[in-house]
Amino acid sequence: MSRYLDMVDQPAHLKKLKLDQLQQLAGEVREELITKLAKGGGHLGPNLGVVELTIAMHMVFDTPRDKFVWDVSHQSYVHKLFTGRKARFGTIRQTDGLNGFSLRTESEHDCYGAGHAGTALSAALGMCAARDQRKSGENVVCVFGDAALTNGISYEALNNIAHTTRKFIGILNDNEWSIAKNVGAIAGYLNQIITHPRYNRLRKEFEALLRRLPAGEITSKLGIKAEEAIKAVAAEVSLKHKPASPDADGRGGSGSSLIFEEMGLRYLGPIDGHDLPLLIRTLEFAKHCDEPIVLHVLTQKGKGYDVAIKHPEKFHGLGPYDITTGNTPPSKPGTAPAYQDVFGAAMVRLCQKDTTLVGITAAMPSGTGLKALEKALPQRYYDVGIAEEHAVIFAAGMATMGFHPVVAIYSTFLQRAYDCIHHDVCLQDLPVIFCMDRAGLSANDGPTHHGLFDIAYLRCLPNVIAMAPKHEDELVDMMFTCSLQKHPTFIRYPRGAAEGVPIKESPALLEIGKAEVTRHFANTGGRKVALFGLGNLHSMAKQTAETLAAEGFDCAVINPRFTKPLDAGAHEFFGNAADIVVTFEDHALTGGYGSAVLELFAEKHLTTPVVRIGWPDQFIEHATTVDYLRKKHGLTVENAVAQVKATSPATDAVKLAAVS
Ligand SMILES: Cc1ncc(C[n+]2csc(CCOP(=O)(O)OP(=O)(O)O)c2C)c(N)n1
Repeated sequence: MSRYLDMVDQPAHLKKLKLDQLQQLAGEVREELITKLAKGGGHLGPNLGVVELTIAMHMVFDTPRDKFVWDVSHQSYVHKLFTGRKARFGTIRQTDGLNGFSLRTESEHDCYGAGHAGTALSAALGMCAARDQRKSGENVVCVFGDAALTNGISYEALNNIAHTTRKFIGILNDNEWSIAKNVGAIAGYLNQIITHPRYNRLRKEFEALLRRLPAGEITSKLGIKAEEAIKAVAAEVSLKHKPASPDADGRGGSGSSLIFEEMGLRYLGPIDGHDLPLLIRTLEFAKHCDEPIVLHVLTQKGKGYDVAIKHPEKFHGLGPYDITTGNTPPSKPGTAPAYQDVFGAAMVRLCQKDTTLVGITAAMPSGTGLKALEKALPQRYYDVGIAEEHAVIFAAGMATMGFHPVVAIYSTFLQRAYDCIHHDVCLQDLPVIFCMDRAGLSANDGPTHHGLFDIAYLRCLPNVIAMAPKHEDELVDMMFTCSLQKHPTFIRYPRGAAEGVPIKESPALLEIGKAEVTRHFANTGGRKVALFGLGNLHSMAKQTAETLAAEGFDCAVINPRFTKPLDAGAHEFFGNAADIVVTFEDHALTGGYGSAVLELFAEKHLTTPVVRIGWPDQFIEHATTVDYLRKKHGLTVENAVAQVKATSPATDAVKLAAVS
């Protein structure tokens, strides 16, 4: 039997379908998501939750003229299916396939790219301001999750909407989950609204009214009713009851503390985000409203797929899975543990011995591995929500009181907290420990998630001690070493499996700024090559040395360990002793570790040629595997060998020129 989905490839096709057909389409879309993502993985749960919402949005609005701005945009798969990308949907997050997030270059229906949380409200408001400036009249619809309300930027935008425009449509997609269960006061507040008995009764009345009224009357009557509903319970549902003050001037006081209303936004809802006719009618109303609106819709993450409903955290985003069981393939026997798990286990061990250590995550307990600490020592664990800036300043505050807070964070998300690293941590020289996971590629996610810039953005800051372990045992040594420092410390390590080396019973204390020589020159008389392999690329440096040695080169391999302070002595020694130096880093070449080596050589007037292996000065695309991208961009043993061979040891000629 043919499916409605087979007939739908553009928003205009959707608009031809009747309500019952659209409802059938919703089921087909869910099936498409579940079957297609089973092969390559993706953000299944969030997308299953927004099927009806996305259909309703496309029924009421007209992209690309109207603009849909998705927060994070991991929930935009259904939108992709309806906007000319259905045939390529099976390629999502794969090499040369669709991106897993909104991408302006992928479709004219993607008006704004994202991958980091909390940006949608500001971007949408910017579009509204531009529209008002040019009087072009398009609708801007912003979809943001309940977890976006743990993020500071969202409030900066909410605070600014009513002052900026009269027409703004925000949709709060509330499923009570971030990746993990959502945290904090706002989550509790939204939950109060949803569960309040009186509100629920009024909500039912509100929904019944929507159903009864013909579309034309909705705009005039609904507003009044909605407001009544809100005001009636606002006194009971509030973040905090404030005593009414005589000079409240009609604002404030316990009767008007509903947060969106306080910000000058008309609040509608909460409504059932899976009730398609209700969604369509409410969005019609929103479309004709001449004041900024926040529509609160309640959705279920994983809707329509039992295992995803039962395990919302796992199905937020995952790799390939078995459709019947939802099981993901077990890792092959002998696979090394993931860095995040080594980190989590080490945190528990270190925290048990050192009471000054605590762990902080910004809504990433599983991804960072800090969940292990939550389980073992919950009182030493903090999930602050998607609030990276707050996480860093919160850590700075604890550090002023004698603690060693460990901020477990992805390299890419730490970028948001750059000023806090500078102004709060480094300037005050506070002993905050940053454990930066995903430093390197996040292949399927792509450029929003690759962690390729942290060496560059950290090494210019005074007081920073920054390092990268060559394997998991050294990661634990580094964590232990950091716990004994009186300065800001940063450890970068990549996504995925570590090297598979055993972890010592007791971690070693490393000397700050000291490199480790892992292979010495053999003095064979061959051309001398010193290979500095940073972090996870140390093994590539070793393999390159083996290949070069087999061809008659005399190779030394150094594990630099520290990108700041650099081991000036070791770099200078090998810079002098070698004919060619090679640096390896899983980081952008611009401003990275190899750049630091070049700066040092310039200072020391060392003219030894330096071959740098790392990521080129461009945003690296997404792909199925890290290996594919490394090959494409030259982070390989073969390229390193070829570059060494192509580099003439200019030292003699340069030295002669310098003498004459
Ligand atoms: C700045 C930043 N920090 C962390 C993340 C990781 N992250 C991706 S989605 C997500 C949760 C989003 O929850 P919500 O907005 O409520 O949407 P839902 O998935 O529940 O639909 C998080 C924490 C991110 N993308 N950006």
